[in-house]
Amino acid sequence: IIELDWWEHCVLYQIYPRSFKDSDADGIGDLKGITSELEHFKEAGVDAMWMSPIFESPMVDFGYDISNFYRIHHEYGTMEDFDDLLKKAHELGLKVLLDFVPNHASNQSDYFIRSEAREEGYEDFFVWADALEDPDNASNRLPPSNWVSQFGGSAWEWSEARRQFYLHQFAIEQPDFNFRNPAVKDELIKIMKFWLDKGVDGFRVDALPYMMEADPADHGGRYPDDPLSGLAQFEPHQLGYTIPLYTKDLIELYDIVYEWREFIDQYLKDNKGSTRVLFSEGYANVSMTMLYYGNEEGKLGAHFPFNFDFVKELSYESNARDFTYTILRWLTYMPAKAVANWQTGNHDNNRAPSRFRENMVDGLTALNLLLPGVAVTYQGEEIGMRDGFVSWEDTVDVEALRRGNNETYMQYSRDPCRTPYHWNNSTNAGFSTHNSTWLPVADDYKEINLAKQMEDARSHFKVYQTLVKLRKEKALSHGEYLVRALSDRTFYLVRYLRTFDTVVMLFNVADQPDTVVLRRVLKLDLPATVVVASIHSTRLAGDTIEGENLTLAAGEA
Ligand code: TEU
Repeated sequence: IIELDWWEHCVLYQIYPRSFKDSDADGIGDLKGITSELEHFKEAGVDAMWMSPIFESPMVDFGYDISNFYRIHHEYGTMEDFDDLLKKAHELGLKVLLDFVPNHASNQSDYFIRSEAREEGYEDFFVWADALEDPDNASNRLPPSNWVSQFGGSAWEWSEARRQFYLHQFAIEQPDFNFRNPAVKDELIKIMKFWLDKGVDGFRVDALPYMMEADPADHGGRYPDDPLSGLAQFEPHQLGYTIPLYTKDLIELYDIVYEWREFIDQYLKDNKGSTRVLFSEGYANVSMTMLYYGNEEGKLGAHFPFNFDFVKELSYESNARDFTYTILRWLTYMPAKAVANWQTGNHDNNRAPSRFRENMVDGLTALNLLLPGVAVTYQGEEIGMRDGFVSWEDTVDVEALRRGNNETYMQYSRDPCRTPYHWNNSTNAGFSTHNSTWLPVADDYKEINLAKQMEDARSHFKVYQTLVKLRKEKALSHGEYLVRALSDRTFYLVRYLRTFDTVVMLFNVADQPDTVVLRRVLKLDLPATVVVASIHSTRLAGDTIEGENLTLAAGEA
């Protein structure tokens, strides 16, 4: 049996630092807070963590607007705090990944300030363009194209200082770097090297599909308009108004990813130690997503692109056949020998209990942890945290504030999935001793918190722990898979490898009970033993499964 590299079957935990643990009582999570809770990761059994950005930032997009890529944001601590966190995590055998945000910087960064002032060497650090003339009104300035920002409005913003527009595919305060400028690429490599030299194990790489835009040189000297989507409900400069043909998924962007992979592999050769990894983020269709792994000429890219299928393709409305289709699509489109990954949430999307049904939480966790490849856990999922309620008055997410109003903000807001972690049933769920927290603590924390779940005989956390331990089975780390629907309600996942124990998972994703014929589950030898079941299940670990049929309650796994 081949020895796997550390990342190939790891449990990867996403920390949202602002909401994890506050050590200095200001209502905001910080690095020392994370360091103080490293035991939690050991307890949960995770192998690696990635942290949303911890760098100096005006916090318009809570760290995704970086003003200095080489410094730690003051609310999160100091460089010493970071070094200490990294050292202690490594002592515990935990890998640490940072969030690398190459698409844009903050408009408060030195890069942008210098670029806006046309300082030598920085003029072309960002995507600048002249205003278009308005044939109807000579004093009017039109943006260079109809491109739309992800957070609503035009993707172009006028700079009075420079008397040109600059591109921002996200917030106005997040100008897009110009990747056609080699100096930008050099600087980003320098940033990666700085953190690798500090000892980090790799990066989650942010917002890749937006890295490149069409080159005016190919379009008669001007930025081409994106085609209109033709959907009448969209206003100009509303997301969906255009099809992002010239702004997203451009084929040239992959070459940059492949260059980064070469850099990081070379770094490993030069410095030795364990593999440094790149996990890429981006929402795209399946073929564009798979190109992040590498191309047909054999170029390698990210170690894996995050798989958002459980987040975007499935919901409480999905049936068992939708689940099997979605799972198999990733596994069959993936390049041969590549490593898969699974996740049910992150800091940008509603939490799983809101998108699925509450009674499916353990089944989703099991699916995540039992499928081949890497299992990603977003902080709080191990205890089944739900979205928190955040009123319009308390809303701080830039996307909600820019795209929504007091009636519509909920459909855009990313605040509900970012509310503080529930450690215990004390004030602020044990997250902070300050009287207020940056986002309100969800009011269900007395019911759902880690301390309680460690005590309770059955809990989401205990299910999580059992499954993580089960991952050590050879059938799970190295085995083959079978995924099939038995009915519209229930599907199964089998993991098996030669003479090792076979692991079978059955999951009824419907809101009705379902009775299935066990003979139809390939590789299942009866009698079988229950290792773990959903907390709502009538079955317990150690129970025997036998007989002709098996009835699963709604949501039971
Ligand atoms: O998100 C990239 C991305 O594709 C977003 O459009 C995402 O779909 C959106 O937030 C959903 O509401 C990354 C980060 O994960 C996100 O937090 C940042 O705001 C964004 O990049 C800009 O850095």
